Amino acid sequence: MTYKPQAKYLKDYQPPSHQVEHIDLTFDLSPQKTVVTAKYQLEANNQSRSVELDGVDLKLTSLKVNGLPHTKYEVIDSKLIIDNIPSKFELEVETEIAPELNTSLEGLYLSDGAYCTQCEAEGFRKITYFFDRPDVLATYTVTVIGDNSFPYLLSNGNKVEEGKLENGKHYVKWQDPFKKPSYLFALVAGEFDLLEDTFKTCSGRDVKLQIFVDKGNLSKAPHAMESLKKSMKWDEERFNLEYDLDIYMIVAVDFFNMGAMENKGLNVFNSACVLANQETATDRDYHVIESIVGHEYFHNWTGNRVTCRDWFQLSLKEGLTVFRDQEFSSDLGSRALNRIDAVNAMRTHQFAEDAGPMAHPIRPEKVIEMNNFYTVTVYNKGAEVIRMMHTLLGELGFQNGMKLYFERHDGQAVTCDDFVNSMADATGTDLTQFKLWYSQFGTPKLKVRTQYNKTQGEYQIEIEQVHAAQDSVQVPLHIPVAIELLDNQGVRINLEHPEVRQGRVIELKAATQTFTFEGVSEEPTLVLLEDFSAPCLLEYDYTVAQLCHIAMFASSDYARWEALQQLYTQQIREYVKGQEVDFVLSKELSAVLLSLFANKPKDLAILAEYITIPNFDTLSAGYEQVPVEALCNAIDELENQIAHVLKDVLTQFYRGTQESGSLSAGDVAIRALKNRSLYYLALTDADVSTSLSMQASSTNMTNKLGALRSAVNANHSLQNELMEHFDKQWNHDLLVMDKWFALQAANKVDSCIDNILSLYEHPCFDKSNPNRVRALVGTFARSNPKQFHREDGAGYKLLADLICELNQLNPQNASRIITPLLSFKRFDEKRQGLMKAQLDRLSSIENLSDDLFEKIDKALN
Ligand code: B3K
Ligand code: ZN
Repeated sequence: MTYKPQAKYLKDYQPPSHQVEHIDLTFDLSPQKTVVTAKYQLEANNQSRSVELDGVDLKLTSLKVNGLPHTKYEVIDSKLIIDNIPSKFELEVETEIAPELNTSLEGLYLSDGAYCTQCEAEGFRKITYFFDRPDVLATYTVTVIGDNSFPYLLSNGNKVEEGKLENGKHYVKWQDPFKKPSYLFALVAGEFDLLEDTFKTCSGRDVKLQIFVDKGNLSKAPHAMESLKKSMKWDEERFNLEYDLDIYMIVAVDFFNMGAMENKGLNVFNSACVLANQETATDRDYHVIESIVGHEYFHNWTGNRVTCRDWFQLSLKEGLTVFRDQEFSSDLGSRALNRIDAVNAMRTHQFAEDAGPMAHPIRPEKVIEMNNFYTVTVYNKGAEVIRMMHTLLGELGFQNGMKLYFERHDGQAVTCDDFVNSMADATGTDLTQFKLWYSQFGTPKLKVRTQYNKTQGEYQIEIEQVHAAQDSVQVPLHIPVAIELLDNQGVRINLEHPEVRQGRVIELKAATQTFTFEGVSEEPTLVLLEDFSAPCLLEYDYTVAQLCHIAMFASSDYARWEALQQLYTQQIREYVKGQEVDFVLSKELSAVLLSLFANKPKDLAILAEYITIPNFDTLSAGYEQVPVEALCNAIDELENQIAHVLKDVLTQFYRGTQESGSLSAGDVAIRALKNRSLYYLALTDADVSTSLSMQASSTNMTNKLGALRSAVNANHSLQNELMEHFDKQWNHDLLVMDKWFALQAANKVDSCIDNILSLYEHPCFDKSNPNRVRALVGTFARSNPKQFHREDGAGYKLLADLICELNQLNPQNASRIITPLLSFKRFDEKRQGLMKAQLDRLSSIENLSDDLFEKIDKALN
């Protein structure tokens, strides 16, 4: 790698040189030559006689200062430098761009014939010359001119004018009264089907709601609309936040790099995160759509009204908004299930990121390509950090903090420190030490020792916090540790202790701290990090008996699930240690599993989670060097054993429980447990052929896919027939086919790689579409460890080959899927060599994007 792109550092932040109150934009749309005119007043914050504006891949055709042509300017790389200017002046720049040639899906591009934009983080500079940074806030007026064949010409804010033009064109003018940074700008033009509704806000205003989808997809839009209305209502009720414009639009497009984008008043969504009906979408899809619609809506206050000073502060809006969408899902559905989901995401992806070459604090300090930092760390760990503040301050304290945050910062671009200061000041809490969570990367490990003194009735908990080696000095963090003590009967012991907050939380501030509880008459069982109160790893010598006790009696479903996860993990570790021995599931664990069914659980969806074992990535965290084969075998082995132990109860449940195919929580839960049951039963000698066939021909996608997944996982003789039939039935619907591609990619059989290569030729597959790539190759690299880590290196090569192709086509997407290759140091020498060889190869490709450079460079050096 000879070329080295420039990194930016948080410590170098400088306020903008100029202010812009308002910008006026005009777009004359055409696929090969869209003319963009930008007119705005600049006012210098200093004495400077020159200005530097951002712009990438733009053809500059005219530049005027105060209405007159101006020639004192230069274009150097991605900057337009204009000299000889007064301290206050009007700039008018005209540029040309070619949306049709833009395959990066950033800036203005065409998605299946419709124009759309993606500006976060730094895409606005691909549209016109401007201060493309989040701390320059302006109001926008946008005029969109397009062919009559594009009936909808949309932008942010309110429509203020429209009319016919000559040459078969028309125009629409939009005005957004709220100041915003350029990353929240959006434009969409196309022919769509439109679903409309209204929402009456708490102050009685009517807001028009519009969802634009591809022609023919109208019947798949109602769920997103319902989700939007629920989000608006929830934000009023829980956070006292009301929507501010008169219109809220969502547009679903097929070509999109991530899930969705919160542009002011005009969200652009990946169609996968909008479209749903029972035939095409799983229960999981319904849930995800609701939470993403919520997430983008919640950004209107946390992100848009108060935005980030610079991109290092990304977690200010993302961590907080993920926390808010998690709370939304929890208030509307099951809190425990949502917590399990969030914790699984942390353990599967974030812990690995924090231990790998791309590790960064939730507020990164050094960035080459900002798009590389929309990470599970910034988002999910960021949300955990917000959650810890919520745990420490309680709901009331937290809401007071939010109120003060908006009082102080509405309409501003601020920092993570500003947020924490609002929380601290509103509640009179010292959060100085807590702020270290923003600057320290790595997953802290809590080493716990306990001691019980029967004669004194004293129970001691000693907790030591250990941090991974870091560049910066190690300082202990402020960590809320929620605990529960159970007596021998499984009854919760009241925690009378001056240092216990909210009856369950102890605060760790020192490197090692001891908490002593008095009046404890028998040795209790300790539940630690209840509800995952801090994003930490735990080291405590639990006995099987203690974990079983927790799994049976802990007062929260979450804690019981967690105990079972620990039991499975212990079992797996045993398997890995002595592979040649025949293993049987421990008697205690079998008994607990059986009793879960015997006790007639009220929440079947939780029960389905109870009997789901940790995945490969989560388990890998426990090893210095990941034992690939042994771990894959152990996972299979443990699943086989669970299947055999539970065979009868699962059969009974499967046969004896019906659901009506509705979306009620009850039916969703039954489907979850029935599908889990079928998955296990397919691993036993039970004859599941009829069940597989029946479910596969069901009109409910959750059941259909459940059957296919079970058949594929168990390598059942019906799998080919079922998969072929699915292809025939659904190859007209690409989003449905993504599920099919993902199943193919997760298949553990040796033919998987050849199969993927042949699927590149499948009529539904398209390398330029991020959804397809993620479904097929993303799933393979992330969720098929057995084949991805094949000893012949074919898995690594498959991924690297595709990355080579995507490097120029879509750098963001290429950079997203490379992740599993980066952590090569975690594997044995042979695999390390093979993975590194692919990284070396990638590092030397011509025109390597900054996105890939940053990751590969970090991994190799
Ligand atoms: N803010 C966007 C993500 C933008 C990603 C840019 N590469 C979606 C979201 O988090 O809501
Ligand atoms: Zn977000």
